[in-house]
Amino acid sequence: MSKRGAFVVIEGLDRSGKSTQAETLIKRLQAADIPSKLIKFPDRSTPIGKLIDSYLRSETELDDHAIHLLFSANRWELASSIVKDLEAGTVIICDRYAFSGIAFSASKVAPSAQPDAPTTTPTGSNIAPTHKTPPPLLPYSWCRSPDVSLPAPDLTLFLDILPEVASQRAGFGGERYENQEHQERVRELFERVAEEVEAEGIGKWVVLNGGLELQEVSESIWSEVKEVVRQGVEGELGNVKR
Ligand code: Z5A
Ligand code: MG
Repeated sequence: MSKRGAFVVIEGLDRSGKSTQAETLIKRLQAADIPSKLIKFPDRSTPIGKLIDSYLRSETELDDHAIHLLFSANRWELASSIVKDLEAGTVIICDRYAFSGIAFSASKVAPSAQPDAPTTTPTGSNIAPTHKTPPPLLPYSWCRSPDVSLPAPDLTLFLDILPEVASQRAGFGGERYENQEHQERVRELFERVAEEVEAEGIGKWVVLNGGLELQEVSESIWSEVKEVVRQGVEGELGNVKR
């Protein structure tokens, strides 16, 4: 059986540099004449992607369950073409995948449950914010379900960055979810996802420091991928498991 292309996912918090690094990596692969393709989720160009885009810009409101299913459906739209490309020997670089879907949806809490600013009593004295973990809006296991059976990545590179560093980068805060409290919860959820990916054999999960200089991050990515993208992958493509 001939080798297939590697399926490499780049994940991380908002503004951790995923899109910048995915583009740098694809240029490097093309320069090395390695057949490769860059995809991104959400793919805002499809009919489902347009609904997602409108939601993220807060132009429309959707039930939390409904938007979660749309994000997953947006991946299912491309699933068969991902499989086809990988089997044809093409490397797929994927900017966000199902793991973002789980971490972002499972970290949602009711707006009133968010430990925000101090509240003021009728006498005018401040009450300190409470920092107990608010209950999630969507059960974690429910958030995992719609992506079960999608093609599994061979390698996921998680660009780790402190939310306070990410929030200083250009463009932060323009869309839904881009606030520090939500990002802190997303970071914790990603830790749970990472443990499960390793335990359940959904490819390899590697954490890289996304807070370094652009070039340093690119080099750390290249050292992780160079072998697998050059050599290809032996064996059947896996699936995201329950
Ligand atoms: N979402 C979800 O809820 N469910 C799902 O299933 C999926 C996603 C797939 C939009 O995603 C939202 O959808 C997102 C998750 C949710 N939540 N929010 N908010 P998106 O992927 O479309 O988001 P984006 O608009 O592409 O932003 P991003 O991904 O958060 O950013 P990034 O790709 O990680 O960063 P970047 O665009 O490469 O860089 C950001 C800036 O930082 C830019 O000015 C760079 O020049 C700069 N940068 C990058 N790297 C560095 C370094 N190393 N040093 C200094 N500056 C840097
Ligand atoms: Mg991006």
